[in-house]
Amino acid sequence: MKTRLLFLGPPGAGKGTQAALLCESSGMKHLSTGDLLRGEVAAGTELGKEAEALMNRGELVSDALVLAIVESQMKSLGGPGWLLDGFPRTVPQAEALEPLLAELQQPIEAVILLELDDAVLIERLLGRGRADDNEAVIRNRLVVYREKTAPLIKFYRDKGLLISVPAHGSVEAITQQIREVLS
Ligand code: B4P
Repeated sequence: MKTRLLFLGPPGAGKGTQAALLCESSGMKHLSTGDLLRGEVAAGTELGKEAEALMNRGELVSDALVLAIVESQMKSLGGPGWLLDGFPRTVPQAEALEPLLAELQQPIEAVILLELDDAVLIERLLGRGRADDNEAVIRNRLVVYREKTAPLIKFYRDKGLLISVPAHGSVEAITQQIREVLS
């Protein structure tokens, strides 16, 4: 199975849900920039204070800030592979990841794109009820996704790494499909 992975997709597509399941069974390290940022917010760090307002408006945190977090995490990784969930989220983040992975001699093996209709995304996120999950903020996150993150689809397709997986249906059925495309 491929074990150096990126998960890409709109907010609420289930990146976090699927990444946790896959990493639990395979031993890959799950690195979620959303979780790391929420950890900083909960701990009340300077970085967390800067991130919180942006996250609660549905905006992206600055590339520099996210890159600093990811770089320190990636350099301390060991074990059988990794899964980056929610990172990169912009073309500059993806470009900055390349020299880091080259230095570590750990190229990406596959980019999984989870795809889902807006209506289902909104319904799922309203059900989750996190601080950034009210309808106005969710709609802004979808706009930000189209503007800033969706260009990564072409970026990774051009590199021959993109694998698209429909993200509707049960959690278990989607996990099974992801396993099949990675085997
Ligand atoms: P993230 O934490 O990455 O979260 P997300 O994209 O909103 O959700 P995800 O797709 O992981 O969905 P989940 O599995 O939870 O980002 C939050 C914020 O952090 C961003 O808006 C941004 O501000 C900031 N941020 C993060 N990374 C950044 C970066 N690199 N650069 C800049 N800023 C960054 O699933 C959603 C819900 O659906 C859950 O309730 C789940 O239980 C449910 N669900 C999942 N699969 C389902 C299924 N098959 N059927 C029914 N429900 C399902």
